[in-house]
Amino acid sequence: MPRANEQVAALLQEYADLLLITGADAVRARAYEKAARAVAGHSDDVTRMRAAELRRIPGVGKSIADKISEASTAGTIGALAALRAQIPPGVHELTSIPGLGPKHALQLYTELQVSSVAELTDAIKAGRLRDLKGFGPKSEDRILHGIEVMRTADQRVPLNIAMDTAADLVAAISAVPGCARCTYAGSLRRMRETIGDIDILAAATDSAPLMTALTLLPETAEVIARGEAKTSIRTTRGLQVDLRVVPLDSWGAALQYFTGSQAHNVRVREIAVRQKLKLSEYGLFDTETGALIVSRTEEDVYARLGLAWVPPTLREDTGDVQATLRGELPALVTDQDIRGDLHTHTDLTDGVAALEQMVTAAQARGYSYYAITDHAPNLFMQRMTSEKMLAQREQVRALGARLQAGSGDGALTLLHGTELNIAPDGTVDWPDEFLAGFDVCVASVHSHFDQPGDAMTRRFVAACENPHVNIIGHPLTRKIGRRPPVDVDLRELFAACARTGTALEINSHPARLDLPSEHIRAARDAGVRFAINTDAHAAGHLAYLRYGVGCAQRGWLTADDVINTWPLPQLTEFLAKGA
Ligand code: DGT
Ligand code: CA
Ligand code: CA
Ligand code: ZN
Repeated sequence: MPRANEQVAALLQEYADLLLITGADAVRARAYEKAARAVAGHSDDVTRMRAAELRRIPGVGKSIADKISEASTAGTIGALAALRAQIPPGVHELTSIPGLGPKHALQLYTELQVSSVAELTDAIKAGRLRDLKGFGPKSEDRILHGIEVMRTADQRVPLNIAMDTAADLVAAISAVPGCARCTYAGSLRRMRETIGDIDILAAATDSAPLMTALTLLPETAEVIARGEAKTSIRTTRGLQVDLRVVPLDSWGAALQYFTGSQAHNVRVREIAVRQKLKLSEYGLFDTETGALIVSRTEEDVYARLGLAWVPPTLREDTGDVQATLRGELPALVTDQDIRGDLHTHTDLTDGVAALEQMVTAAQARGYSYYAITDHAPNLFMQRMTSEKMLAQREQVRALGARLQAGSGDGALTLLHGTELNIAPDGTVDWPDEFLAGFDVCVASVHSHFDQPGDAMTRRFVAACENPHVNIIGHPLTRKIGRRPPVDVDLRELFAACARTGTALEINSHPARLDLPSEHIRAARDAGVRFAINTDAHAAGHLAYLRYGVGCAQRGWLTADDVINTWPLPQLTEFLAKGA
């Protein structure tokens, strides 16, 4: 999706927030929120669209279309500026504390004159929130915890934001005359969930033009340090970027070194030392003579140490070096292995694209099957009904038949599914007879996140035992930096999944990455199968798949562990749950 859309969406979202904070009509605020999501998910650049075209975006009427046009031409929205002038920016910042809504932010400002996160912390410590209507000792703890979560999350950037920025930077540096190679390294190449800073590596004889190019890019806000081997900048979005330039001869050794992790590198260097070799970012050297042995490619470096090349997603020193020594590295699942997406939405519920658009996007990805899984009725705000679901099924069947008629054997097979809600007692929406009509059911926890561990575990196990539930969606329901994982006994959950033939989802949304990679290996060892899904709410979200695949790789999964790499007949058999 175009980057400009995200900027416009951010302005609309801020407008919605400020409407709520200033006590305006909640319906109006929600309209702006909805439009913000639609704009963010729109596939064309909204800043290049005329007003009439804009109004065809769902949720965009005349007044919102005008504001989008204004944002596109002026870079800002007058009405938004007017609201900004009414309250200090710190009050808006209060609403980014997990669990603190706009109403409370306004109340804190009007009744206690609190207008920043720091002032709020002071107010809590001074016990000033205690007597405020709607607050209490419990909410004090909750807010303090929220502030803590926000602080730690703030310093690291979501994977997709760093990836998009890095792609732009690599393209810009690669275009500089004299640049022989350029790529990103560090935690980004290892596909960690969040990124501290972006590490770019380039090869050139003369580093100066590359360094200069970096410092002059439009997204460079500040030059932190400039040198011959390394230059660090901060982008306009507050991200730090380190650019290192090495001679082409050192490429492999440098890439290995700056990809890390540090723990992996320490382990590899120990192996070098035992062979009387020394490994640095310049190459692998003979310790005694100082002679360079290899440095041109990563494969050369690993091979000379007697190791197979280790995929970057495994380089965390969690048994990766031992496994490569024994020749037991797994053949990791890749993007190309994925044959279809099993959890996606349309504008029938909270998606922003119509069924046909989503299906066209799935075709463009070359999928062989694709499941539409809109929300079920118990998530009340989605206003789903049985009638709507059955009407959608008719549409899906008709569209599926057209696809088959159009391209025969290679055609995309459409599956009609749903995303059920796991109630606190483990039951789901709809009776068995109705559920039996779906090709695939994802079931997720969308409420009562704070159930105690034993009740939560029973809830999940009951969902797995439901013969119609195929996949547990975003199992821990955490949102990175915003919502903690639910309390569930993972061993019991994994055992239930393996016993009942229920897959665990690896939700690819970069704000979720759930099941988190650190739990995937244990689940796999317990016999669990996985589905790497995007949970797409817009056509552009289908591309998030790569982050789910990265997460799966960090969990050491092979294609065989992942049900949506399987051919359709094998998948269909799994979805039958032994019935
Ligand atoms: P991040 O930025 O916190 O998400 O994580 P990384 O892994 O990208 O860490 P970063 O940016 O500090 O360094 C990138 C890689 O460079 C790191 O994984 C290993 C290597 N590296 C950097 N500094 C050192 C160092 O002082 N010693 C060693 N052994 N390796 C280093
Ligand atoms: Ca880094
Ligand atoms: Ca760095
Ligand atoms: Zn979903």
